[in-house]
Amino acid sequence: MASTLRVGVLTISDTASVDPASDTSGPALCKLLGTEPRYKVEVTACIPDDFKAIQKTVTAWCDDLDLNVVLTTGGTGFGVRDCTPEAVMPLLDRQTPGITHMIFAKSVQITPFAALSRAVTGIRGQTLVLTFPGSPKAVKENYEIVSKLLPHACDLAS
Ligand code: MTE
Ligand code: CU1
Repeated sequence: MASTLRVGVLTISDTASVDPASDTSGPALCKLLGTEPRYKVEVTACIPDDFKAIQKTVTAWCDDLDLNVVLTTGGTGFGVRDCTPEAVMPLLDRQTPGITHMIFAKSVQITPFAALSRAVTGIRGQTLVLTFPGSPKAVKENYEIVSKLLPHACDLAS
């Protein structure tokens, strides 16, 4: 069990990929992660809602960077460009439906609009991958839903 948990924060947004300074969800996630002393954010990036770019980045982060968790934000909705779930799903060795269900169950109690996220979660190699929605509000809510179990989940997976 590694004491330090290595995290990657990936913002998936056409807008933020052009102007990373406009990304508020990635920084919000990093700030939340800062409240757990075991987390170390090793890498962050803003990429467009592009299937191949998402697969390339998530694969590299999981396979080459020895990360415990990759948290993505954005691209989970019904927009024509939203393809995060389709890109991430085939990369997962094992799905983690309990985490996905928990996020949905708690999120729809906060807002029915949570049903408009198609988020997926799972494990690639020894890396947990969670796809959060794009807004800072949703990111905060999603993170708080899983924050208690995430370190233990990382320990189990690695
Ligand atoms: N989940 C939570 N917990 N809180 C929210 O405010 N917003 C929803 C949903 N999930 C939301 C949420 C909305 S309005 C949308 S459109 C979808 O996430 C998809 O967001 P995305 O396309 O930015 O990924
Ligand atoms: Cu929405």
